[in-house]
Amino acid sequence: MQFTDTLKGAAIGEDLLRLVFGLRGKHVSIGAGYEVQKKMIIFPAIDLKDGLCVRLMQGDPERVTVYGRDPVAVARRWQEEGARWLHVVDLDGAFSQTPKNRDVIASMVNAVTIPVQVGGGIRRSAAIEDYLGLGVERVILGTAALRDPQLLEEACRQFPHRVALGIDARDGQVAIEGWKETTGTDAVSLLRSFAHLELAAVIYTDIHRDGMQSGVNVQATRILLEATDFPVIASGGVATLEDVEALLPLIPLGLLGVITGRAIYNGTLVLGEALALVREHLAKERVSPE
Ligand code: AMZ
Repeated sequence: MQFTDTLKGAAIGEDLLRLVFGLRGKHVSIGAGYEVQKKMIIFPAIDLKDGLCVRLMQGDPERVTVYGRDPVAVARRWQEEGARWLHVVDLDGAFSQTPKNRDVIASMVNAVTIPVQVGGGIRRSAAIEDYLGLGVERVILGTAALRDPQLLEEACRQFPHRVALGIDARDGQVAIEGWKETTGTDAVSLLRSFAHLELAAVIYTDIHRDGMQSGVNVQATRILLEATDFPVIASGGVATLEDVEALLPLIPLGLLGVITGRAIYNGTLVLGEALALVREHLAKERVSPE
């Protein structure tokens, strides 16, 4: 996997591995090698609507808060505060099927040196190629993954580990089209149908919690992690440092990161403190089996 460090542990007893690394299920495979996740990325979210940096509540465009009029400056701010990645969503694109904030996203990508992942309205191969061509590191496909799975498959073939699957769930059911439509497909089934792809990650958003600062859905994230070998990025509900802390035990299961929006704009979570918490946790966990 691209974002994990692999430790080979064929000679070590499984019980010992579980004890040392807290490993479970799929990550313990004696003889076949195993992987221990050693990264946890805090992704500041920059959601774009009409060229502005906003946050919605539960994805509802009627409940919008503007946090910045200059998304390029916001992107620079998070980089200066230590972010290692940015998560950018073109909300107008997600609502209207095609990218709508492409030029501002191009300016943001040019303004920072850290990688940027982008979602919202990416429903055609031309949009995927355009974003990756202008320097976006990773594109996120949500609606298209459900409506046009072939597009996702082809994109993963053409751009291995540059495409993430966005699963936005309302009570476990996948929502699409800017979350206006809840499908009858459950998140785990959708994920399983793409198990063969070379995805960069799965981004799992709990819609009820998104923009609400009501706490992360640790349990649902855990269930998803147990159902997949893909790295998972959790999203929705982060309010304070305690939410980041609550996710740390999921790192050995494959949690790659967490997206935070309203909390860092409101200041209930200080990005630098979240980054330091994760850094210290990973430093403590870095136990060599030798
Ligand atoms: O807030 C919303 N209503 C919303 C949102 N944040 N709707 C979609 N999205 C995000 C998804 C994913 O990153 O979390 O847009 C992306 C998916 O867009 P699309 O166009 O591929 O379904």
